[in-house]
Order: sequence, then C-alpha cells, then structure tokens
Amino acid sequence: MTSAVATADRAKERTPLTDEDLLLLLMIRRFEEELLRLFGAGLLNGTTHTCLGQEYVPVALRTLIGLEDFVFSNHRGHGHYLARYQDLRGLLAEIMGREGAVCNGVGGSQHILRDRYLSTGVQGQSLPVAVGVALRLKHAEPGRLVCAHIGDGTWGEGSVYEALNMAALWRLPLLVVVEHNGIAQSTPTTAQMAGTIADRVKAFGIDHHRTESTDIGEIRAELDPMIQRSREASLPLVVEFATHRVGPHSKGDDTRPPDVIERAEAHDWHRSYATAFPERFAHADERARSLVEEVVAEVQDLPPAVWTEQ
Ligand SMILES: Cc1ncc(C[n+]2csc(CCOP(=O)(O)OP(=O)(O)O)c2C)c(N)n1
Repeated sequence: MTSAVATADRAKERTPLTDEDLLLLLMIRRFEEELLRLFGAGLLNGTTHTCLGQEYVPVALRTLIGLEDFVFSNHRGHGHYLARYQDLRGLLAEIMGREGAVCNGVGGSQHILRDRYLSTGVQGQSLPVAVGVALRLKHAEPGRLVCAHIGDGTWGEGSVYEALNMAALWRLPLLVVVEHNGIAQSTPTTAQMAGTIADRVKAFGIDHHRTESTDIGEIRAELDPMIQRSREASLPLVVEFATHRVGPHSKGDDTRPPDVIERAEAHDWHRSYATAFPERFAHADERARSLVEEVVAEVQDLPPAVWTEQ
C-alpha cells in the first residue's frame, strides 16, 4: 500500500477536514502553481519559493494559532500568509507590485508585514525577534504565543541556538515550527546536519514533538494539548513536521534525483485527500482554480503600487 493511500484510508476513518480547510489547501496549491507559470511567462520579477507539498502545515495550524498570536514566517511563506488571511489578491498584488499590495509592493514574495504577521527571507533572522516578542507577550498578554516557521537547513544558523537558549531560560511562549523537508536548496540535510533536531532541542530542556502525519485532523489532535500547555505554562515548544517539498527550491532549480522526487509526490497530501474524498475534492478544486484565475486576471490589470509613508 502506498503511503498516500494509507493516509487516505486513515483520513476517511477519523473526523475529516472541513470544506474550508480543503478549499484553503487547494487555493494555496493553485496560487503557487500559477506563480510558477507567471514566472515562466516572464510576468514576475525577483524570486519565489513555493510551499507545494507543505501547504497542510499552516492549514492544520490555523485553528490552533489565532490572530492575536504572532506568526513569523520565512522565505517559503505564501502558505503561512494565505492560511492566516485567505488574501490571494493582496499577496499577488504584493508579488507583482500592483495597487492593493499588502506592503505597497516593497516586500515582495519574502518580506511581508501585516498586523501580527512578519516574514523574512533571511534564514535564522526571525527567531531572536520572535523571542523578544514572546517575552513581551508573556508579561503583557499572557496566554498568547509566538509561532515561528523555520526549515531544517536553518538549523545551521547560530541565531537559532541563541534564541532557543533565551526562550528556555526565560520560559517564553514560543512555538518553533520546523518544516523538515530533508533539503536546503540543493543540500540534503543528511549531508550537513550532525545528530538530530530532537536532540539539539532537548539539550536546552525544551519539549520537542515530531509528526509524520499530513492529515489535518490528526495533526490538530496531536498538537492541540501541547500548544495549549505552551500558552498556559509559558514554555517554548518545537514541533517538527517530517514533510516533503514537492516543487523546486525556487523557480526551476530542482537538483534532486527522480526517486527522491517520486517519494515526495507519494507523500503529498493532495493525493491522499483526492483519493479519500473525490467529490468534495473536485468541488473544492474547481472553486480554488476559479478564485485564483479571477485574482490573476484582476491583479495583472491593476496599476503599479505607489509607495506612501506609513
Ligand atoms: C542567512 C541566509 N543564507 C542563505 C540564504 C539563501 N537561502 C534561501 S533558502 C535557503 C535554504 C533554506 O533551507 P531550509 O531552511 O531547509 O528551508 P527550505 O528552503 O527547505 O524550506 C538558502 C540557503 C538565505 N536566505 N539566508
């Protein structure tokens, strides 16, 4: 039995994901596929990193992390933003530098600021800032937390360890979400990481949980009590998602051998949900495709964003 079919069978047995979750997953998928197409057609500048295959991470977390919590995202952040705000139009306008852009078109794909959401393309940059925000929340808004997304390759940055040290020492409500897709750009994790993330985290006395699931309901059930505890007891927590990057690192730079790509595709949530709920999936997919299509047509025709001092 392939892993996608096994996951599909399990998904059918338990409380399934909601229609809203499914639509959101597919909106992110179709939006990013469209970004790659627009790049290929020469209609986008700069760069982009899609989260194809990893969309389920922020969608699963969205019911566990509220708008009053802070989210720090990274270079692969479109899914993090869309799962929180469902704002296809603002994000595409930002990436295309058009009117209505979330940050007036100066942030682009990787640097978005909106209320309590901030992304940065610089690996390891967000964690020390997230620690400072968590310290503030601990005293001023107990019960709120800071969620910071990083990749496995970012564990090569010293700032990660400085941040974990202070988060443990000061007992801060910091949730570090590690999207461990086994590769950093073109370097497999096994070629650059000694030991494990779990052992590194344990060295700081911080709780660590690893999940291999791509099932939204299962992930929420696993994480809910841990995140609750992090909030209530004001404690850091590292959650590691064993995930798979289905697309290239950036636009077309996929250096992985075919068997690694096939393995990633076999673990894709997309396959397991399409198999488990074919009718709901087809319906949500049609809707997602038409929403993305409408937004692309609309944003392409907008005038350039104009910078105004905030
Ligand atoms: C400080 C820094 N060094 C290098 C880069 C270039 N870079 C962008 S993404 C990336 C790989 C990141 O790997 P990982 O943290 O595993 O995240 P993934 O891309 O797999 O999601 C690199 C080296 C960067 N953005 N920041």
